[in-house]
Amino acid sequence: MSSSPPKFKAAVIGSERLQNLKTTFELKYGGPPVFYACAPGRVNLIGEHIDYCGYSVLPMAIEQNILAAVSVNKSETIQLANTNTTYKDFTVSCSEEIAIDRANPKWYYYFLCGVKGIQETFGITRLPGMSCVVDGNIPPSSGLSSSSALVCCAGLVTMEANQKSLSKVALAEICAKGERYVGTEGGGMDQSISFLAEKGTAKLIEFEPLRATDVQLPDGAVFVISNCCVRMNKAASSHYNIRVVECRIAAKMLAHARGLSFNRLLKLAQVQIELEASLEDMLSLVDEVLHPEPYSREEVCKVLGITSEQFSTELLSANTQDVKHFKLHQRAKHVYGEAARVLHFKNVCDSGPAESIQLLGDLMNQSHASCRDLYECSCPELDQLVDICLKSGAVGSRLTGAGWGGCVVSMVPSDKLQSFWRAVREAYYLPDSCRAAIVEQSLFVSKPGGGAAIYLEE
Ligand code: ADP
Ligand code: NG1
Repeated sequence: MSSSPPKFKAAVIGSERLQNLKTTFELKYGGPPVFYACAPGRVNLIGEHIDYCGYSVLPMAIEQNILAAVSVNKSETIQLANTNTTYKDFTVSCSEEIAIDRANPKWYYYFLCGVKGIQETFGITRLPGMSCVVDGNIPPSSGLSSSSALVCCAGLVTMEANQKSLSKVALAEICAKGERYVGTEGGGMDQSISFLAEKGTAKLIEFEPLRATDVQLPDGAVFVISNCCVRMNKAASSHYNIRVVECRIAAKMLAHARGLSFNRLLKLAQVQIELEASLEDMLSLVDEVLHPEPYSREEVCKVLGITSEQFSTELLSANTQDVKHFKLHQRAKHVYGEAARVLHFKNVCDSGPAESIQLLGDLMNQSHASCRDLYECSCPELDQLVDICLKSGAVGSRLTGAGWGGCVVSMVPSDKLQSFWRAVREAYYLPDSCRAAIVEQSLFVSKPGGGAAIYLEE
């Protein structure tokens, strides 16, 4: 079993940020915070859109995080405020059931997802009063998991405020489930790495059962994150859930074609396990069973022998009810191919051949092409930025996170870092005044950071 998140003295957070947060807290609530909780964002190095299909992914935590200052009190309310005043204050009574409005994904609902997850786990009928100020420095809606860091931070806050103890694995699972209250049917990568990350190492995250294994990244290269400056909020659009649903339908169609009892199969990985097949076999099976033309609802219902109503309730999510066409062949091809690339990436890191940097770069490039062409989760700005990164000296470059905007992660030989940085800055950021204004926070090197933690005032 994994240990609980660590507890440190608050002084280690770093004086200026902590001091500002503390001051905001005291001004707002008239007294000092009792403890702090912090959860990092992440960059996914490879393995995109496959966690919810049951496949392993390979992220690392980034330095940027969500930090909350907290006091526990007798107010009988949960009071939430933010150092960024565009995120408005919110108060909810502890006697009310926590309600999360999926149609309107405000910042505080993500916080409440974490609270609700812990409340349900322990069956807490009445939460204690809490006052919190949240301070975050992860670029939002940019594929670096700001939303999950907020959910994980809130889960940790609620655990500590209720004097409970949970392992990092349990917290990750509770927060992954909790975040689904906002409506996105995520796979759990972000919450897992936020709790299970360790400084200095990327992690292979495996699911069912959840575990994290160290992956030592090669010397001689660094990972650079660059934001294409297009934001995409997952919960406010249906792009993400459409892909989840397409994968679910593809799993059913493949299972059905091979005579498996498809009623209980929902994930592409489960079909592979049941068939005792290799990922290569699965790629051939996709070509054999699924056609590249989009499927209509009627065609899927006919093949699976289900009614249109079953299709709506058992396969679709609330925000995908109106979707008419489903690209099953392309999505399943991406998933099985990407799952194989993750394992290949890990093997190259483990065996460390002389040419490993080039091999890893090639895998990242193949991953981006698959996200762009088969999974269609890129956008013109991301593709342009990937192109610029490769021309500027990166050996591999790909979108990271959900896509349709957000960040690119590039692997850059250490000796080319300076020229890479200059060239990307000049080609992508400086020609556009909006991008130029935020270049400092949009282009940065990232090293594997540590996981979520609690900080106590002495
Ligand atoms: P991401 O890929 O960053 O997880 P999402 O669009 O899923 O992107 O989530 C972004 C949302 O998370 C924001 O719209 C906001 O509601 C919330 N969020 C992110 N950072 C903060 C923050 N510092 N304070 C409050 N809420 C935040
Ligand atoms: P982002 O949007 O980058 O936080 C989302 C999902 C992940 C994973 C990636 C794509 C959530 C909370 N996160 O991440 O689980 O599926 O997309 O690989 O839904």
